[in-house]
Amino acid sequence: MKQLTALLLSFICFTAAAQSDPYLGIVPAPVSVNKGKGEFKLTPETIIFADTPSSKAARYLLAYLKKNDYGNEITDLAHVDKKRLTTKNTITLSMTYKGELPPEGYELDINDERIIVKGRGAGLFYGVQTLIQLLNKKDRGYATLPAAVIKDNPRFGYRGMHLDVVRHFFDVAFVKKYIDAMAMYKLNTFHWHLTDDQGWRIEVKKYPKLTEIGSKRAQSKIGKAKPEDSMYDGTPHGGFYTQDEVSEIVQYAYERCITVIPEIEMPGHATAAIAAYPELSCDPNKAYKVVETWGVFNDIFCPTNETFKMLYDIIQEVHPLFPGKYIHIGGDEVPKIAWNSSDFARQLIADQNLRDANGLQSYFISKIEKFVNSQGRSIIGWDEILEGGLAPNATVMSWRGEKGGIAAAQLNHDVIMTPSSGGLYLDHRQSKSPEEPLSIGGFAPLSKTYAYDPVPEVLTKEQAKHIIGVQANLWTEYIATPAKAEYMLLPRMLALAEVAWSPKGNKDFKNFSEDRLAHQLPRLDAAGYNYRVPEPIGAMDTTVTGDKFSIQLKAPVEGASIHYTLDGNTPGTTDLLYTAPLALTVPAGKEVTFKCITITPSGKKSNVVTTKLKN
Ligand code: TNX
Repeated sequence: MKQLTALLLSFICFTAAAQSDPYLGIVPAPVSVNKGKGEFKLTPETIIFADTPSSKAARYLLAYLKKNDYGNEITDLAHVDKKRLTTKNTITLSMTYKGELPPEGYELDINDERIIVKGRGAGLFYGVQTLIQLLNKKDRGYATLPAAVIKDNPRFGYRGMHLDVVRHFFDVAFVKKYIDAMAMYKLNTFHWHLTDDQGWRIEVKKYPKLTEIGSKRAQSKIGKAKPEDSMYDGTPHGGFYTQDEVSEIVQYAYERCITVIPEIEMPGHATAAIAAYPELSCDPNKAYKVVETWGVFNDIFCPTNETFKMLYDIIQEVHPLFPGKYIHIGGDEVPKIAWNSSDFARQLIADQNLRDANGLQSYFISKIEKFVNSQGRSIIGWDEILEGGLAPNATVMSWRGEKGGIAAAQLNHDVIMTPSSGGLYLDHRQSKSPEEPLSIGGFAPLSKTYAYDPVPEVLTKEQAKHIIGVQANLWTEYIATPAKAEYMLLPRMLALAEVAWSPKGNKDFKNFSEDRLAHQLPRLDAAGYNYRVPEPIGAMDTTVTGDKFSIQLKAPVEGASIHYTLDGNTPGTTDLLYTAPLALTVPAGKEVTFKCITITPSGKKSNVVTTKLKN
């Protein structure tokens, strides 16, 4: 009986939450959701029509249905006798509807008889993503979707996620899994950080040593050890993508409406390339090796004609693999020591009437930009490319706060906001708990990522149009495994998706973190992701004083349980199960230590939250 009451209680709480969520659990929050009455039942008999069965949206839906044990096929509307066309128990995907929708927009209309999804290009794909998010699976082949009319389109055209595959290499399968997660949340740009001091990770046929030598380092620094302490793991690390693999990934992303932007770093973060071809440096006689630790290094490309020729060759060979508009040329963290002590570089500064080495950096980037433009592409650079003057057509990625982005927008350059101070550096730790894994430092809890707004108030309306979007970055100095990469990515990537997609006025952290995330995390479980499990909602790592305490908690993941102890021990599955609010009385002069934890149906655990109740 007791168990039944608990069950009923949690059932009542759950339906109340679902009803109060204006966005039906959808992430990112759509522009508008009008809830209807009843629900649509997807059964094995449901007919799915598409006017464009070859569309990415139709193929994605078909693949999803197959993978998840729904037997439904997709029928080409063109092959259906219109006179006998029934709309009962149908889902229709339409790209050839009348009227207009905003760029990348879609409409999803669900009632108890039929579903219609409208959208062109990526719009229809996003409509399908929302449809999939609304599927409440009941059984093999059966699901329900709540009746609603959803109208939706993104706030920004550039919605990016970055992955550093240099500091640690991630294989093709993982990169695809990363792209899959992006697609689920309507992100559309994958920034692939392919070269750096610690490795060169893309095959260039004209310069084979870039990967023969440059893709391997002898060992890696252990944890946070200082370089001078010489603490290394003694284990070689390496890897690179062949051009075929690159094409496979680009195609995989394209199928999911995601554009891949390659980053080829210059003139700094270039030691791996220099280790392979020392003639790229200002001091070719020095001994170079692929870097085994993290940081900023002095060995940068020398601005000689030979260097430019080689960089042009590399760009020329590589850019056809990436059909998007942009090539990211890096440009960040360029120490000028090597140039300032090079006769050649100093002479070039004088010959070109440049002010100093910063001017030379600008000269370098402008030359590269000219070449990239001649190939029909545009460059993106980190905000350091502003130093010494911005190349004429460059898009700026603002990472050292928003200053660079603001300056660039005021100069009428396009900007992508990705400030490390804005919770967008997903290598920063997610909480202050000592249970968090080792990270580079910084503090970027989910709430901080969520709260970020990419449009600084100082910009005029016209200048603000240059903020084309926003991105979060996953640098991997301290992320050596796919499991940890996923832990750092999720769920913060969902917050980023909402920053990038949803109208500012629809953002609500309480609704996002307490209702919708709880609905999304089991989907990530089902798809095999290792996300960071949030602590029980309402639990606080703190000391509270008084004599009577009421503790009210909510599971942050649908179906998860909360276990707790009152004796200071770490709670686990064998400890007390939270089912209803607790009322505790602490005697005068005493202290009770309440510890709680979230445990998901798949067995994933949150950090422990400790609350000291003191009288
Ligand atoms: C700065 S962001 C870097 C990277 C590091 C990162 C670590 C940027 C353009 N440069 O090289 O990996 O910080 O958070």
